[in-house]
Order: sequence, then structure tokens, then C-alpha cells
Amino acid sequence: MINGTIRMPIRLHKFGEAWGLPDPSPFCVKVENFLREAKIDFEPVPFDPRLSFRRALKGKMPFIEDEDGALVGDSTLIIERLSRRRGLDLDAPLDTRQRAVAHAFRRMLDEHLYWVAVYSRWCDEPGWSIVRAMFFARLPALTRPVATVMARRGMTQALKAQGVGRHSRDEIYALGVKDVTALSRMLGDETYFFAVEHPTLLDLWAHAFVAEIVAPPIPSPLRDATRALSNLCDHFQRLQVRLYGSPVAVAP
Ligand SMILES: N[C@@H](CCC(=O)N[C@@H](CS)C(=O)NCC(=O)O)C(=O)O
Repeated sequence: MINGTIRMPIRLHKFGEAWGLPDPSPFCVKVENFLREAKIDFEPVPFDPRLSFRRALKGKMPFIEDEDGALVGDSTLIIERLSRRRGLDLDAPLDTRQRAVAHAFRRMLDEHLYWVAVYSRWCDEPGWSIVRAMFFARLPALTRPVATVMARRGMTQALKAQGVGRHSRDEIYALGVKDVTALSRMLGDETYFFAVEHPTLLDLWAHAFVAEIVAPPIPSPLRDATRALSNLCDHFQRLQVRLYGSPVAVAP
């Protein structure tokens, strides 16, 4: 009890472990990375296919129940709120220009590279067959076919509305490869972005998005290109060990 208020541990609503990663969603991994790096206590809440999305006030995962009971959606807004309320600034070692560059790179991962990965999982093959078998296997046999078609249609429409889904397959992957190449060049030979001593927010973001491309058993031109960027793959495993204790066995 602090100042007469009962404080609960933060409850992190996410999908749950997949492919040796803490979650199949980079946004859920991002938040968990932040909680672990900032050493904030939290409880993961198991995904309930019937209830979780209904409770998510923005209709997306992840969301948290903060220690005062507030429901907060959107991975970036969650991290901003937790940082603000705890007086934390993981980007403290960065100067103003580095903060601006880091901001632009984080947006590239959230708002562009993510959609290329969505394409590889929900539209392209063999990604879709793998995702269908994994995400929809637990649904009742009676509703599974309709739920599967509806979910894929929703993702395809979202990709079109966002814009990436209007390009050809080759164009989509070429766009994604430019993102991971830029990220790799930005990192260079450093342990963490910007050659600082501890991970900053961009390191936590990069870990989440690179993990979701290189670790799952979903081959694609994006995965091939990212796996060839050895500094980025080493950075992902470095962060994985720092935050989760051991490296991930990446799928062959
Ligand atoms: N801007 C949101 C994006 C979250 C997001 O897109 N989550 C996906 C899973 S990776 C989701 O819940 N999608 C369900 C849907 O769009 O219906 C964030 O940063 O949290």
C-alpha cells in the first residue's frame, strides 16, 4: 500500500510464448522487453480467444492493467506511460539528434517493417499455412473455418488500407529488406545502438522486430536477408540473453 492506495503488479495481456519467443507479436515482445530492462514487476495474463480482444480497449494486443487498475492499450503508449510515472528515461544517454533518429527508426519498425512481416505471415506461403495451423488450431472445429477466413480477410484488408498490401510480392520484400539493412547499418559494429553502455528504447524495439523475422519457422526473402545481417542477429541474441536468460534456437 502506497499513500493509502493498494498497488497491484502490472498485468500484461499478450498472446503467449511462440517459437521460443515470449510472444508471436513484436508489440507484445517490445513491452515485455521494456518491463524486463526497467525491472518492473509484471504478471503475464494468458490469452483468452473469447475475452482478450473484447477487453482490449483499442481492439489490439498488447494492453496492460496498470498498478492503479487503469487499462492502457498500444505498446508505445504503454512504455511512455510507465516511463513517465516512474521517472524512467532509457534514452537518457542520447543527445537530441540521436533521440530524433531513434524515434524515426522505431516508427519504421512499428509502422512499416511490421506490415512486411504481416504480409509474410498472413498472405504469402508458406507463412500463411504455418500461421493458420498454429493460431487457429485451438478454435472449435465448427467455427474454425469461418474464423480463419474472416481473420485472414481482415489482415489482408488492413494491409491494403495501410498501403504495403497494394504492392507486388517482390516490391513488398524489397521494401522490408531496405528497412532491416538500414537498421543493420545504424547498429554497425556496436554492442547497442549509438554505442551506449546499456540498451536504449531502439535496442528493445530492434530485438522484438528482428526476433519475429529470424526465429519463427517462416521462410521468406525478408528472413533470408535479415539472417544474412550478422550484426543484427547477434544483437537480437545479445538482448535475448540479457532480458530472457538464454538465446533462442532459431528455426532451420
Ligand atoms: N500500435 C499497436 C499495434 C498492435 C497490433 O497491431 N497488435 C496486433 C498483433 S501483432 C493485433 O492485436 N492485431 C489484431 C487486429 O488488428 O485485429 C501497438 O503498438 O500496440
